[in-house]
Amino acid sequence: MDRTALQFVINIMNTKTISIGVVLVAVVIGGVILFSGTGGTAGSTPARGISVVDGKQVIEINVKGGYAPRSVAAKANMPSVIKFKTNGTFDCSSAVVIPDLNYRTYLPSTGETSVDVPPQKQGTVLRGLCAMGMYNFSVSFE
Ligand SMILES: [Cu+2]
Repeated sequence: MDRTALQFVINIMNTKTISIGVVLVAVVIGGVILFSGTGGTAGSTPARGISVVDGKQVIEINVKGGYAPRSVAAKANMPSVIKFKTNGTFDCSSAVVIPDLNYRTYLPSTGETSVDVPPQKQGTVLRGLCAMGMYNFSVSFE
């Protein structure tokens, strides 16, 4: 009896040790992912949705029932491209206006449309909206 009780306690302790171990591993992995995530925005790696192709910053915005992401942080002082991506988009968000660039267009219901954006000063916020002004997005240059 005593033996089985002891065995029982040992088993519980083992499971506890294992679960603590699992939690620790999860915390470490989570920390690494978080760290690389923040490193991405602070360091030389561009933020999510932004890539640099041939020295040009490409800012991707998905268009369907609005714009996603609705706000993006991009790098100032470098030639950029806003790439609108549509995929079965039949709502008014496909009629895009970027007033500061004097740009307006009708995006195809499915496809990619690129708009050249000259280098922007730090602190500039470029806003875009649908023709009706219902949906909007912004790109802040930092
Ligand atoms: Cu609209």
